[in-house]
Amino acid sequence: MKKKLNIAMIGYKFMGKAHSNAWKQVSRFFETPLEPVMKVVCGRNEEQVKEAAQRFGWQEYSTSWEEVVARKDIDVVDICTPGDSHLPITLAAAENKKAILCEKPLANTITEAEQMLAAVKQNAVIHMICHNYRRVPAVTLARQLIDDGSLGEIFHYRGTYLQDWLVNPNVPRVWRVEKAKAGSGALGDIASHSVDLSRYLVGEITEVASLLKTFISERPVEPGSSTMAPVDVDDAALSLVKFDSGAVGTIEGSRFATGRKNYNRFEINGSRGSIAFNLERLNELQFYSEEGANSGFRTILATEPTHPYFGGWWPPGHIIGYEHSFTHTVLDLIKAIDEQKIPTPNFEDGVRNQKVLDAIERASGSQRWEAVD
Ligand code: SOE
Repeated sequence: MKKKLNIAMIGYKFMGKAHSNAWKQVSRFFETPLEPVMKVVCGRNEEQVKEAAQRFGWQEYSTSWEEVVARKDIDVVDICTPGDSHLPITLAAAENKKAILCEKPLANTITEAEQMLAAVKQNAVIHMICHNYRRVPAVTLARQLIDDGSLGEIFHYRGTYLQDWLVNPNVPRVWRVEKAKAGSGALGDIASHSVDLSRYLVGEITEVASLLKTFISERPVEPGSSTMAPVDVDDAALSLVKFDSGAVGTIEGSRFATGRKNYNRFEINGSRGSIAFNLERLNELQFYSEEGANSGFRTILATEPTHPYFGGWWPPGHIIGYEHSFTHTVLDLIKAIDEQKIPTPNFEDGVRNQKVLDAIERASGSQRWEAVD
């Protein structure tokens, strides 16, 4: 009988839904050394969290994360709340010796992120940040191609994460456009993913120059309300970046890119070849190699059993989706817990990512190159 791993999830909206699906599916499709049990989901609104528990398959529900993270029967705390509560939940969960999975960005400031890292280290608990896109098979394959030298020396990382759900001025001031809750706008919400991917695929960022822009400066407090509230976060974040390897690049996040829905794209150019990935076509990796005649970009369909994670799903060509990247993330967390190892990306990566976000914010204010701490 497999040892059980009792999960408590804090938060139940969009990320809670994606993580619930992952916890439910992971041991149905992959050999897991431990059996995750969806024990309890937490939220402030009792009626809504009760409905979410029933809908997503959690055994219990609670309106007190403080009580849940202290329960002796809980092994893992999965934080799916806005960034303003990541620190207090982490401090309590670490003190209660729980393994922690936390949604990105790790926190709303460097100080909070460093306090979270210190807490998990002091309490010697396993910690992971949910940058799920590293575990899209085509992205993991991209890392393998870079590691095996297929691209040669890397010159460029070009990352763009584009959405358009805020172009409409009638979209109310939801938490993702409130600095106190989200820490920043497109920068922390979506450019943070491209920052993490650039660190996963190319290396550490040492300096940035940037421009943060807010296009709509106030929004209705509620849908249809005539009461307006100021927007205090960026709608678009554009940056030039230098890597420790000597590579250079650009990272852009915007929620005003009309027509782009979840266009998380990167292109990497090296001395021997290039790769390009677009989340909206996430089973495909564009690959260009200088080797051989008649070269040109070709499409690798990353759906072979030999491609990362795909063996757990379907025969070749039976493509997978956005939600599978979360399943792969919790799979590797379960394996890490079983082996008592710290998976990647973890809170160290969360702090490094936060320092890049902070440098981008500083550079936009100073209009000068800023070093990443
Ligand atoms: C923003 O709309 C968002 O939900 C991000 O917060 C997620 O991290 C990203 O995966 C999808 O888009």
